[in-house]
Amino acid sequence: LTDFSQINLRMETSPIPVVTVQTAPFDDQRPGTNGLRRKTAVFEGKKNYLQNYIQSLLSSIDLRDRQGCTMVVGSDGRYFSRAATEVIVQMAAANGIGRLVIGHDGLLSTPAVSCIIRKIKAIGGIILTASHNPGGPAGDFGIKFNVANGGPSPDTVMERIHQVSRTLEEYTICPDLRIDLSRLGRQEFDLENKFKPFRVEIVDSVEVYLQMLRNIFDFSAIKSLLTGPDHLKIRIDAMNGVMGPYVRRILCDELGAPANSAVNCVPLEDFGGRPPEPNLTYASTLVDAMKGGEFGFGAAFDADGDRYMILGENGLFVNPSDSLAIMAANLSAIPYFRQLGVKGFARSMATSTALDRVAKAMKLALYETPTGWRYFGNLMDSGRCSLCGEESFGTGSDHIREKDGLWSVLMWLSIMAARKHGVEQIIREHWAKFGRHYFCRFDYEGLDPRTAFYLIRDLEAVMLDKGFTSQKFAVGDHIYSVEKAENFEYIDPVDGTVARNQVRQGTAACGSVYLPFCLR
Ligand SMILES: *[C@@H]1O[C@H](CO)[C@@H](O)[C@H](O)[C@H]1NC(C)=O
Ligand SMILES: CC(=O)N[C@H]1CO[C@H](CO)[C@@H](O)[C@@H]1O
Repeated sequence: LTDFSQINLRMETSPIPVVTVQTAPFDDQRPGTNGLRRKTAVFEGKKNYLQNYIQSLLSSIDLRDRQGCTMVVGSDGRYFSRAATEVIVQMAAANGIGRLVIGHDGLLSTPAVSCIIRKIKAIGGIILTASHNPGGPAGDFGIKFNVANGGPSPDTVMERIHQVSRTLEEYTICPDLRIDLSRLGRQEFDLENKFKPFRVEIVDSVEVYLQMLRNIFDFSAIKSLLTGPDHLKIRIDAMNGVMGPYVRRILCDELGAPANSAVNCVPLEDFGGRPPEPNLTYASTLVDAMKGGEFGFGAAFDADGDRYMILGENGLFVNPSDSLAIMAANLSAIPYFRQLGVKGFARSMATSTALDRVAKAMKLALYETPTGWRYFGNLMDSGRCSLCGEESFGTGSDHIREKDGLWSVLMWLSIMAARKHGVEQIIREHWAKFGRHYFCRFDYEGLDPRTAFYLIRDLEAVMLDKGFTSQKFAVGDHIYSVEKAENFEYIDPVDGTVARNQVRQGTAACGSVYLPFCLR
């Protein structure tokens, strides 16, 4: 039998033309922390909006680096991903990219993209996702660009993309180039004016990522926990995002969880109509299933699989800040950390200080960063940090340069396997040893910019007043004293870049205020 996937099916008799198309710049294509995120209708309906942004992204890469390089492309499966992937392929070919590695049917989780970029030493990767935002024609769409370390673009790259987008007058594309996203294997194309053929490789969405997890965790220990007469019963909700194939293959096929432990595992373009946000509101079916008492461990993922929520017995909610601290205290249960050692920890400034207590006990460095995974990436690339996380349901380590939902679930299962305890007992023991840590987060959205300005100005006036830090507040029987008040500022210890006014992050009309506190 011939393996057709390995054969170049060149249907074209002559080279594929490369076309230059005139366009006009858009003034709103500055990518944010999460890439360029807009209503789907903007990408789908505004002529050249997608093409302009992809051209800006590709042009921002130095021509010498771009010629013949490899890039990764994946999506969380949301509506418009297929159409966008086709355009990206046509434009990558026209702009001199040598090879694209794309997930089967266009699907790759964000952590899998990060993993593949690093593994095959690609120049970067494009991820089509709007994370937990709703999908569909009336929902959101987004384009993220990750760089060669596997992590989100640094500010300098985002700025370059924005600069190009502001004056863009034309883009190049191969409109006749067609690929088949459903066919695993290599497809090659001869292009007009190009010396070498352009290559597309459609890869299994799970395989490379699974291989990486096998080298991090003790799969047989997790398998023993999930199989056998007294096995831990788990319930995993893939929320109809990209994680379905990963959950089935890794947790069920590889680690032995029964097939019915995994629900909502078919990726849908609109995520079944609910926002793919793994929290108590939107993962309410998981919460209800857990409250039934049958399962000892539950988890849900967001659309692109970088964030997660974990629930314990009877629906006990595991606070993400606590989850991070508990992982930190138990890294010795994981082969990866036993082998490589633990360099230090990092958390975003909004995350509770539970991790700080663990770092102190372990005599390890603790970095407090602004929100955005790229800050962690810098610390990891320079060997300062092994584990990091954010209050917004993301944790990860230096195995890749993104937060990683399924990795986090395997962290918990490994810890449970090593300690032979349930989720609740693990949490309670942690609280008993390190105290409880809380934080409040106030989000202000859709404010009139003037109101937002005065709100922050007045808040700063109160908080940054010298008298404030010596003040004590009584609530019930407790007296709270203020230890520190600041408008968070970060100087990157690696490259010296400064991030200021973090209390006002976001657009002028929206921002968040964080109040961390701790009961000892
Ligand atoms: C869940 O997420 C949505 C959207 O981000 C938010 O409006 C809601 O308050 C969240 N629910 C909880 C319990 O955090
Ligand atoms: C095996 C291991 O590292 N166990 C530690 C896990 O973390 C708790 C605190 O959350 C410690 O008490 C255990 O010793």
